[in-house]
Amino acid sequence: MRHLPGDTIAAISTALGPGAVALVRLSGEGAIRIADSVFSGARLLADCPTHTVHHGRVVDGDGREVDEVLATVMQAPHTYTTEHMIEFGCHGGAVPARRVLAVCLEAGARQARRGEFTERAYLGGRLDLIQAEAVADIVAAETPRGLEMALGQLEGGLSGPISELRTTLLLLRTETEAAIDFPEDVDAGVAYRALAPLAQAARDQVELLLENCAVGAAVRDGVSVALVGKPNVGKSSLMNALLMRDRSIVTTAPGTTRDAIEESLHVDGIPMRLVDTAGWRETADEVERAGVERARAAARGAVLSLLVVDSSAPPDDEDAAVAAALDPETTVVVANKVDLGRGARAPDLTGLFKREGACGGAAIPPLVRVSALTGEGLKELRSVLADASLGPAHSGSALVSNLRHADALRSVGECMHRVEALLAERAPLELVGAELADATAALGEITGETSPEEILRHIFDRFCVGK
Ligand SMILES: Nc1nc2c(ncn2[C@@H]2O[C@H](COP(=O)(O)OP(=O)(O)O)[C@@H](O)[C@H]2O)c(=O)[nH]1
Ligand SMILES: [Mg+2]
Repeated sequence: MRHLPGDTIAAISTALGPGAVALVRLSGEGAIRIADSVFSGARLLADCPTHTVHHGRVVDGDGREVDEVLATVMQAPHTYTTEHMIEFGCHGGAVPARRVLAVCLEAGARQARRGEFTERAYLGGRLDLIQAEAVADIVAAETPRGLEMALGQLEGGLSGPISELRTTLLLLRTETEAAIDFPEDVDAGVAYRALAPLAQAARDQVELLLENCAVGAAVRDGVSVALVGKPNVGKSSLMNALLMRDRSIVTTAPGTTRDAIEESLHVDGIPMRLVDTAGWRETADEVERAGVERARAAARGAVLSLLVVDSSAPPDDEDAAVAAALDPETTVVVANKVDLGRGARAPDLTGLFKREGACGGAAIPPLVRVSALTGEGLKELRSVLADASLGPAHSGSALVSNLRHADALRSVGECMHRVEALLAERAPLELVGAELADATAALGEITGETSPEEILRHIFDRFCVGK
């Protein structure tokens, strides 16, 4: 069990700089007492009901007014940190808030470290570690989708499945211990047969969560998308159309784009890095050849490839050569220049993709018909891109976006693999018990039950001061 420290912390909780109001926050056993020693209002804050707001002045040790404020009184335990809290709403701008903070520190509060308010919410048992980390993600969210994911995690969307997994693991451990105490069951193989389905259930639960790791990472950190294709099909035009500005040079001469050009944008709430590349072709030009090499590397390094083809002409060997180098599972085909009319028929792409799909048979990537010139089809392309970056595992709130969580889940998954193998070969149950203990510990790191102090400090260091 973790404990709240007894001291009182204070910090400016709003961004410094010009603004209408700034908040100075106090939390701890002495928060209300310290606030009263610097606050002059109609009555003592200690005598005010909880969750009420009071007008007054903050004064320094010599009785000089520092700022006119609104003081919000929040008594433990129903506060963000679970401790007594005071918030002084000061005039905006850096100076009033800094001076109010200074008198609070003089009166006995301590300057809060980064994330210390949220750390106290965790220590006070109001948030588990997943939820505390979600708070940092909410503050850092760049897109509505990222915010939605972090809010889902704060509301327990990930804590729920994790605690279900924990229950399964505990059950498995209890059953294993019980079987060790009844060796006759072990000898008869009864114990192994009883444990196997439980172990499988635990592994299924881990795998479901792991599938969502990639999606969570995409929403949080973004995906890289390479625009590839033979020269002159409109890759650079498409890049500019998606960015809605002229970033890449467009000409009628093939071989214009020679270097990989990278730009960031948001597509349906997902951050993406778009890389425009040189058209793939055999060429004697040394610079262009280097560009084509970079294009291949970009496609290999990208999460998704957009294979651009010219829909006004049937696909040829050059298109096929590009397609053959791509993985159909992570490719979207864009049939560009539909405004030219002749491309009314979607190009026949069967046969373009040589590699087999994951389920056997040739996988055919999604195809979108667009015109980079007129903008036709771009809306659909955006939504296909968003779907393709999220992948089939996309399932709402139980998204694992945090690398630390993903690592811990992977360790749990590896333990469960070994547990299943041990059960299958009827190895001594003590070995199974040891693996299960490791799995439980790894899982505990996610929620903070078994996180060492330095990991906790590292996590809360990601926050800003005052959060
Ligand atoms: N009609 C039409 N022309 C296009 C379209 N997209 C690109 N182009 C033209 O095709 C040529 C090559 O375009 P560019 O973007 O440089 O192709 P890249 O070599 O694949 O990067 C330029 O003359 C563009 O104006 C389109 O959707 N419709
Ligand atoms: Mg180009």
